[in-house]
Amino acid sequence: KKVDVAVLGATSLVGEAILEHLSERDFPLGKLYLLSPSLSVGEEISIAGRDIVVQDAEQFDFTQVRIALFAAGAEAAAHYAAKAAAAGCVVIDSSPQFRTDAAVPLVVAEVNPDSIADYLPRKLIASPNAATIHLLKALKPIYDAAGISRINVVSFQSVSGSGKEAINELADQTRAIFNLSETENNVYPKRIAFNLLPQIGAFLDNGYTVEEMKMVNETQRVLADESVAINPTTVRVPVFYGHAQAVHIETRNSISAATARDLLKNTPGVTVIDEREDGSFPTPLDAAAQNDVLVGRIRADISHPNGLNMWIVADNVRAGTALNCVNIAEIFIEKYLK
Ligand code: 2RA
Repeated sequence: KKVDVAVLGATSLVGEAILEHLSERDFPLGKLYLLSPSLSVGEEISIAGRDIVVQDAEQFDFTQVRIALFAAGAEAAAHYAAKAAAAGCVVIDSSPQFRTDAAVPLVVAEVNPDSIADYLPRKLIASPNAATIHLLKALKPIYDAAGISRINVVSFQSVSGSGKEAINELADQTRAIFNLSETENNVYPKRIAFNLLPQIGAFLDNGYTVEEMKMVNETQRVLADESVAINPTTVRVPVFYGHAQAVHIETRNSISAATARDLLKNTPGVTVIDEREDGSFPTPLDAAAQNDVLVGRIRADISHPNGLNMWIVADNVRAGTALNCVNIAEIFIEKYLK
């Protein structure tokens, strides 16, 4: 069966990556409508041999599609989700808007696909933050095999996580520095070029940032397990694509690094690069434009009997956010679309 689909935010970084997946995969795509809540209306996009003009989302009749993939941020999601649902369309939203809404399932396709069944109250399915998606794709096999009691994680997140303006900010600042001119920062509170910023999202009362608490809450929600303690520090780094994470976990039962490595090698969507020789580890450059989560540096923690360390990297836009939305859509079509 072919399914008619709309993509809201078709010209955003995530929207563009969703369109790439739709044209590259064996997705049962019927009619495709490209929508924008703002400036890019009228732009023509070529996808899978079709030229499609981006329409004004405000004028769009959502009864024309069965599924809408939302890649336009939280404000647009809040504005259009109820309208789409009233038209009988099921929305898969990549933004934070509905991730904490108990009536909306929060899904990582490889981790809790059965939660998609709970889409009905609001005709909505939410996709987590990219860093949470990568973390859970890599940790799920270990969680299933040995249990996880605690996750200590430091993330190194590329500027594409903040959208196209942030990519331009890093490029402009880098150019300015080489030209010995003044740099400007508009997206970030301090210069990102040749620097590291240990703040992603606003600060909260507990001293953590919004991005850090997203990792905590979304991880527990997707695993449906509040007993997993999570301690994150999220850092913005001057990299264009690819979020990396230094992950230190404590398992409930002991599991050797070799067993964990074997489990990860046999996990779909995960690629292990971990030969313990020079250069045998994944980097953001290796992950850019790839679909898999790359894992390396798997080793026993010398400071804790049940500790295990690893380094995970994935293309936050393509492998994280966009692919998860498309994977959810495929499962939804296969199992739930009537
Ligand atoms: C970020 N993970 O990198 C988030 C995506 N918005 O900022």
